[in-house]
Amino acid sequence: MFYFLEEEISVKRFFATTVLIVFAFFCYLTSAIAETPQRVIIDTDPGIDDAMAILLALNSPELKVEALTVVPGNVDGRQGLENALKLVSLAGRCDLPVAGGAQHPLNQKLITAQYWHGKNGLAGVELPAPKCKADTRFGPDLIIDLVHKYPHEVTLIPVGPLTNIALAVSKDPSIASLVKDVVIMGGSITGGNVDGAAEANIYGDPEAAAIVFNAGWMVTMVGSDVGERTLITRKNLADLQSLHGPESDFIAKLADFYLTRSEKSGYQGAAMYDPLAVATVIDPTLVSLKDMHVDVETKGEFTRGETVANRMGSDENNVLHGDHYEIDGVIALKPNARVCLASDADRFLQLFVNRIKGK
Ligand SMILES: [Ca+2]
Repeated sequence: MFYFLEEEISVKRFFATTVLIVFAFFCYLTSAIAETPQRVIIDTDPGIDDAMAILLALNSPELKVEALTVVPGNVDGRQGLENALKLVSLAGRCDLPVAGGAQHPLNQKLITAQYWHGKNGLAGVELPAPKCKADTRFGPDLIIDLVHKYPHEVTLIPVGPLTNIALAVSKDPSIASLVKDVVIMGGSITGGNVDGAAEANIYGDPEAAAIVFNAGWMVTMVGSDVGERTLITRKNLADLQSLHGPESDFIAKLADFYLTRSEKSGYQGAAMYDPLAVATVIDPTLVSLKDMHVDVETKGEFTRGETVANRMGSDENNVLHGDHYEIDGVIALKPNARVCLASDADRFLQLFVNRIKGK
């Protein structure tokens, strides 16, 4: 009787110890996962808000930036590469591969945006000549290589026209199932910032955008409509200027130029387009997303470059009956995008300013 009781106690002890060990291992695993930075590649056309996005990423422990790839957009490819190299030089990150890519959109002429970004794309602020050297690989090939090197771990963050991403996924469609996520700054579901319909990154290369949205992966779309409700203000600028350092002084100059340009156009602040896309990867709770099917208009007289989002998840099915069509139910559409509907602008701006100040 006594013997059985002892055995029962030791079984209970063994069971309790096992549960404790499993629980401790689970806690370790959970914290290890939470602490492992996410690998990202930023495809960029720098660009004032690109510079803000890149320095936000480089100052965020949640991210491990694996490469910058440069696409023509706000400035041409040569200027963009020089700007990207100056930015990583400023951040002391010559270890980071920075590669040039396409030199023009797939099917139209390049449209640059010095009007918004200053003559050199960086508000006319002259950074020292870059210490860092360009990687000799072609940007889209570097993207393909890194996605294969770290399968299911790399998040692409394209914050310019989608030319490089389209070239990469066209050359190697297998990357569509090997990336972790594709978080683009681009598009809009409530009107454009170029014209009534189109957002600038999509308008800059609509054919590339159509390839990217139809590549078989889910695109997280952080559009200009949400960026324009996520504004950096003079108050945020004063906060940035309260602590001096090479990066915060540089970003403060950019923000001042960008705010002045935006105020002249009647805005209350400057739209944080590209940094919001990066912040969405740092902390997804900063935005709300909804799955939708998004098509890119490549032909419309007034709507070329529009991202046409289907909120219902279906199209009507019209069937020919004699001399007319009749609606015969609906055809379900598979979502291809997680569309950003809103952001927590205050919390995002606080994160942005703190990270640039090095907090
Ligand atoms: Ca950009």
